Amino acid sequence: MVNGRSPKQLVLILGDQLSPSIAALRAANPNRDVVLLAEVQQEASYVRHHKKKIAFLFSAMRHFAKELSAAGWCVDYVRLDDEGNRGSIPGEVERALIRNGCSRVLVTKPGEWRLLDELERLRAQRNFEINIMADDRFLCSEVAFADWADGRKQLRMENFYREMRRKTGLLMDESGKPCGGRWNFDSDNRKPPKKGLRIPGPKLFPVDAITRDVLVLVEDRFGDHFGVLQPFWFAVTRRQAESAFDHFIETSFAHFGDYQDAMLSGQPYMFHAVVSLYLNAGLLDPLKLCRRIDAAYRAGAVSLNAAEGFIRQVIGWREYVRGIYWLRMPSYVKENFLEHHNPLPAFYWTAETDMACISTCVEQTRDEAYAHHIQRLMITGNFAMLAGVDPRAVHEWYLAVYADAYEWVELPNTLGMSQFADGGLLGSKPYAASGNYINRMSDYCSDCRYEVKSKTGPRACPFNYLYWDFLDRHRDKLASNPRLAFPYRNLDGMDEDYIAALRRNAAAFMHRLHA
Ligand code: FAD
Ligand code: DLZ
Ligand code: SF4
Repeated sequence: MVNGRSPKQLVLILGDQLSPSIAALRAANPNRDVVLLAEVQQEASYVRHHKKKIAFLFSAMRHFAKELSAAGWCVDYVRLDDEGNRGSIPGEVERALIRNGCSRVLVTKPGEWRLLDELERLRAQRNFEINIMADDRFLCSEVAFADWADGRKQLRMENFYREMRRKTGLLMDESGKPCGGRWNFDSDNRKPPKKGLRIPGPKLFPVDAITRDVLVLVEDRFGDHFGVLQPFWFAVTRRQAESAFDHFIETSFAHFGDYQDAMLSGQPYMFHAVVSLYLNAGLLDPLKLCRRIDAAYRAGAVSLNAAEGFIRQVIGWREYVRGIYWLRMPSYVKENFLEHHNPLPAFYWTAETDMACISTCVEQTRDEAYAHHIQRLMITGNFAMLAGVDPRAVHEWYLAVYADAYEWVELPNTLGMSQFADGGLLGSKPYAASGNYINRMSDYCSDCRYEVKSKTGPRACPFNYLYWDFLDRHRDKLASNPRLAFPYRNLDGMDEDYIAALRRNAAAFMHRLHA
C-alpha cells in the first residue's frame, strides 16, 4: 500500500491470452493499473514459427490492445520494431515497470513451461513481486487433473472425458446418463471420403490496415521462416472468430462427424472447424462453443455423432493433453521410449518427396499453417515414427509450423500421441499404420509414384515395409501391448524370407533418406 492506496500494477498479457476476462485482467483495476502487450523477437523465434502464425498473433494482439483501450484500460503496447525493444518478455517487463512507475506484475500463467520458468527466474533475480495467476480458461485445473491422475495405474482420455461430461452436463440426459445411451460415437466418424463432396471451407476475412502493417513487418523480419504469408485470411478479433465458428456450424458441421478422419487432395480443411488457433489464442471460449453445439443437438439441428465428436475433442482431448503437459513437465519433453534418434528428413520443410501423401500435407502446411488431425497424426506423424525420427525434432517441427501450436497442446499430441515417446502414458498404442490405412481414408495414393498395394520392391509404398519393420524392430517394447496383438500375429505368420525382404527394403529406403 502506498499512502493507503494499492500500488500500480503492470498487467502482462501474452500473445495467447487475448481474452477480456482472463484472470490477470479480472484481478486488475482499470482506473489504476497498466496493461502491457509486447511483440518480442524471442517469442517469434525460439522455434522458427510459420510466418502466418506470427502475423496472426501480432495482428490479434494489436486488435486486442485497441479493444482494451476502448474499454477504458491504459494499454502500453510494444511493437517489434519499437526503439529499445529488448526482444524478450522479461526484458520488456523490466522496461515497462520503470516506464509506467509500477512496482509489481500481474500475469496469468503462461501456456509454456519455458516462459513460466523465465518469469520465475526474473522474480528471483530482480526481487520483483510477480503474481502468477492460474489460467482458468480451462475446465480442469492442473491441481484437479493431478488429483484425477493420482493413484491411477493408467491414464486414459476416455475416463477423463466422462468426468468432464458429468461436470459440464454437456450431452447428458436428465437421469445423468449420456445422451443416446453411449459416451462415444467415434466408430461412426470414420467414413472414407466420397468423390464429389461439396466442401465449403472456413470463413475468409479481409485484411484491414492493422493486419496490412503486420504483414509488411513479418515479411521484412521473418521472411526466411517456413511458410507462405499471403493470402492471409485468418480472423484477428473475437467478433471475427465467433463469426468463423458460426460459419462452421452453418456450412460444415453436418458432415463434421462422418468425415472427421477423411483426407482429400486440394481440400485441406474438409469439414473441420478450423478454430484451434482462435481457441488457443483466447479469442474463443471452449465451453461456450460446446454449449452451442449441445443446444444445436437438443434442438434437433445436428446429429449426435457430430455433436459428441466435437465436444469430445474440446472438453476431452484438449483438456486431457493440457493436464498431461503440466503433470509431466519439464521432463516430458526429453522422453524417448522407442529410442529414436534419426534427424527429421529435409522434405518436412521442402515437400520434395515422391510420397504424395507427405508432399500434399507438407505443401498444405507451408501454405496454410494448418493440417487437420488425421493428416498430422497418420501422415507426417506416422511417417516420422516409422522412420525412427528423434521425437524432439518432430516436436519442434510441429511447434513451428502450425498456427495453433503452443507447447501445452502440441507437445503431448506430438510426443505422446503421435510418436509414442512417452511409452503409452497418453495413449494406449502407437498410431502406426501402413499404406492401406492412408489409401482407405484418402485419395492421395492414386497420384503417387509408389504403389500402395506393393509391400516390397522398388515401387512398393514405403509406409508398408517401414510399418512391418517398425513392429519387428520394436518387438521387445511393443509385442506385449494387447492393442497390437493382431498385427504381431500377422507378423508372426510371415515367413522368414518375406520378413528379410521387408527389412532389406526398409534399410535401403532409410539409407537413401539420409544419404
Ligand atoms: P477440429 O477437428 O474441427 O476439432 C475441433 C477442436 O477440437 C479443435 O479446434 C481443437 O481445439 C480440439 N481438438 C481436436 N483434437 C484435439 C487434440 N488432439 N488435442 C487438443 N485439442 C484438440 N492442436 C492444437 O490446438 N495445437 C497443436 O499444436 C496441435 N498439435 C498437434 C500435433 C499432432 C502431432 C497431432 C496429432 C495433433 C495436434 N493437435 C494440435 C490436435 C488437432 O490436430 C488440432 O487441434 C486440430 O487439427 C485443429 O483443427 P480444427 O480446429 O479444424 O479442429
Ligand atoms: C507465439 C508468440 C509469438 C510468435 N509472439 C509473441 C510475442 O511477440 N509476444 C507475446 O507475448 N507472445 C507471443 N507469442 C505467444 C507466446 O509464445 C506464448 O504466450 C507462450 O509460448 C506461452 O504459451
Ligand atoms: Fe503415401 Fe504410400 Fe499412398 Fe504414396 S502409396 S500416397 S507413399 S501411402
